[in-house]
Amino acid sequence: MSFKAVTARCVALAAFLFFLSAHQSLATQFYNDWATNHFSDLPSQAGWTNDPDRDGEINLVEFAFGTDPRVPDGLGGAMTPQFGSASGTNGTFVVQILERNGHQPGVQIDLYLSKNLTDWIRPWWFRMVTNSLSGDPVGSVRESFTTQITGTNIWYVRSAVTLIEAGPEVATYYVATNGSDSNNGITINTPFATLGKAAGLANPGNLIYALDGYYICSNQVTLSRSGSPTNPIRLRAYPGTHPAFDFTLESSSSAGIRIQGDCWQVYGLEVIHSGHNGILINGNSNIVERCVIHESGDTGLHITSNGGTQLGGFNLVLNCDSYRNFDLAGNGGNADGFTAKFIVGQSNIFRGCRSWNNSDDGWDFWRATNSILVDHCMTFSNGFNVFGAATFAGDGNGFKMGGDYQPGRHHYVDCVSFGNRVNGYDQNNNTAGLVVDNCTSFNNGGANFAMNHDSTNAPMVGVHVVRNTLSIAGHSADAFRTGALLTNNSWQVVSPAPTSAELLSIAGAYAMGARRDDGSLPETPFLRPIPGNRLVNRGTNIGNTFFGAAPDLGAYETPEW
Ligand SMILES: [Ca+2]
Ligand SMILES: [Ca+2]
Ligand SMILES: [Ca+2]
Ligand SMILES: [Ca+2]
Repeated sequence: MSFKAVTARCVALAAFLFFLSAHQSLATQFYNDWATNHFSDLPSQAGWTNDPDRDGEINLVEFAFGTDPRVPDGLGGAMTPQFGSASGTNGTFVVQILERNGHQPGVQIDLYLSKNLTDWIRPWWFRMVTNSLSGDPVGSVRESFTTQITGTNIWYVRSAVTLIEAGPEVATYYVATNGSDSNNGITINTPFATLGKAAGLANPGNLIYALDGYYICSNQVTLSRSGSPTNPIRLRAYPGTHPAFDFTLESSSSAGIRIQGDCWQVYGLEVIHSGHNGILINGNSNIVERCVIHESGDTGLHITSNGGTQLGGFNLVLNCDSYRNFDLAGNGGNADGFTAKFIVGQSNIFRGCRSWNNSDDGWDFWRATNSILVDHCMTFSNGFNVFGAATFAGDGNGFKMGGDYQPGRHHYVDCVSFGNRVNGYDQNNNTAGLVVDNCTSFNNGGANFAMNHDSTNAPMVGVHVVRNTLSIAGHSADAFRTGALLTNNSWQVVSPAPTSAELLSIAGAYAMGARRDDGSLPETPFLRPIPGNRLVNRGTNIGNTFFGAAPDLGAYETPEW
């Protein structure tokens, strides 16, 4: 293949390959099934890392694009430039992808750009299914990848494929809507009926699969046994499926899933209509990933100590969504999207999570004194009475950062808060200094940043550190405590104050878009600075990666060649 530069067109090069799965060494079942079904005459080099046709694309990449692993045509026709800017500070670049066998499970296709074949960047990509063309194979899918970056008249594109989930493994226990707790639970044809049955038997290193379906649950699922750091107990949606657990029938004091043990990894479950919390974590060192929690009778996901013996620390809540949670008894004044409240252990992390349309707040760390990290999270549209409540007591803050004159030095980085009924980021009488780095706050009904609470009931024990943040269109003035260390924030380095016109998009619907294959937040133009404008490269280096001369203001970094 020639790599000669062509004006305003891309040249497709061989794909990169990335691995995300911790279990990549296991058979890649998704790929093997595809190869068996399509290519009975596949040569002996049939493994997913082989390249029998020597076209530079290993079999797993051929799987992701649906190209033929026996025919050496590379990704010809699978990756097509649609549009690229010839010049200017803000160019739109579009690449179309043809996936001949549809969108394959377990892999994520991504694109890198270069204008010199030496420096490759991965910009953000807004990914959307688009119209098929006549002549496309039956079952194929076309997707457009769109980004905005400064213009150039020569550009190259290269694909990358990430292995996220290899396919089903042999599990220890299976649970299905048509199962029975009288079954032995150890095969896919003899599943249990309830998660609780499997959880009560699980030992370190075990894997429990929840098969697809809608489960009506009468009782809280309690995960009281424990894994170990090197042998966690995994409770996962069967690969490629989205099992949902509806707790409508349980009492109003029960959680949907209560994690009392340690070292659980819960992945891919939907938790609906729980009596109280959707997911309640009391234990330590648990990971809750890609779970969707909604319409709980109190907060969606709650971390707290269980009477002092279990502190609820070292937990990671990763790429979860929590919405429309509402406490009827409290007129909506208690149900948040995510909370860590009262006594909470150390080193809890929320990463890649979204919280919206909850009756009270998006996040709430009331009385939590151990520092919590909130990384790449979004909170919006909280505190509105979308529940038809006759009396409504929801507070409506995006991030409520503490409370009750207790010190908790929480850290928010690359987070976004917009369109909440009251404040975007609210100190709420936290007596510690809070750290807010590269966060965006937009169009909140009160202040975007309300961090000026002076303690009257207890002395402050620290000062706020606020760096590289972007505040646009708040309805009340931002305020910070006297002595706060404010560095390179939009109100300090941009005058007059930035407006919505300096952003690529203010369409909030983007925030509810589908997640990427790896579970991370969707990439969209929403609240991103227009390339080349005065919000770009105006931050100070705080040790995180960035494009160009300096970090940008807010949660999104503008890609630069
Ligand atoms: Ca090949
Ligand atoms: Ca091929
Ligand atoms: Ca609250
Ligand atoms: Ca930058």
